[in-house]
Amino acid sequence: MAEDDDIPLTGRVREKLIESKQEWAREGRLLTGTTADPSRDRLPPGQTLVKDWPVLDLGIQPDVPKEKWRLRLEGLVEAPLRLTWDDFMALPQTEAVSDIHCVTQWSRYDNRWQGVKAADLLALARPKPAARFVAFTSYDGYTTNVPLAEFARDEVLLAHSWEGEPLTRQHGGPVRVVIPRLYFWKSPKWVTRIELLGADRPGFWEVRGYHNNGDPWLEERYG
Ligand SMILES: Nc1nc2c(c(=O)[nH]1)N[C@H]1C(S)=C(S)[C@@H](COP(=O)(O)O)O[C@H]1N2
Ligand SMILES: [Mo]
Repeated sequence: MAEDDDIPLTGRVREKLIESKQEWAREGRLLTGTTADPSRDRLPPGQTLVKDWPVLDLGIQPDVPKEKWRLRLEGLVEAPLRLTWDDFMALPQTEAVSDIHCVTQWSRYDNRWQGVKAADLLALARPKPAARFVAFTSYDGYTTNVPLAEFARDEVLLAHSWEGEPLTRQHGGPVRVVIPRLYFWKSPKWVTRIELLGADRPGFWEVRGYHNNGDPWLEERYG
């Protein structure tokens, strides 16, 4: 995308961190071998509660000014969307509280997000019947994937704020995806492109030993 050439990329890719997370996957670290029922057990197996909010990413934290930010929803849709910041903020706004579950073992309860519901965006773009998967691309080059049915769930948000304040750059501002029912690596920060596909397209961690689906209550950490 030529128009992204002038988005400043600060930081550098943390190769050692990526290598050690791949090793975790190879060794099956943190696996308890149990499952839980999300309707009864709020904390998924093997997770530890934290009160602060850790920052995790590949090391590059793009500085995306709102004027240059674009969000595209395209692929197998009737009406592709290409939204500016003003377009995005003019859409119906939703507030939702959800828990975070990171595959590196921490969970954080009661995060209050503000943003646009994925379901509202999908209603505007109108997925074609053949659309079954979603592939996300972010300004740092990160990718991840989920089934369309997971993205369409009522609690999924494209969040621009957290606890009433604009999302910080470290946590994925201007806009990140929040998919509470899956491990947090499935919630891309600095998202810019959402593609609806007929065939699945595994993302950055999914091709490096992490599970394609990523349900925390089924301990789908690696796969
Ligand atoms: N664009 C982008 N999104 C990303 C990542 C990333 O490296 N780049 N890391 C993922 C991982 S592994 C986690 S655990 C969460 C961390 O989000 P946080 O830094 O806000 O806690 O972001 C996810 N989304
Ligand atoms: Mo993560």
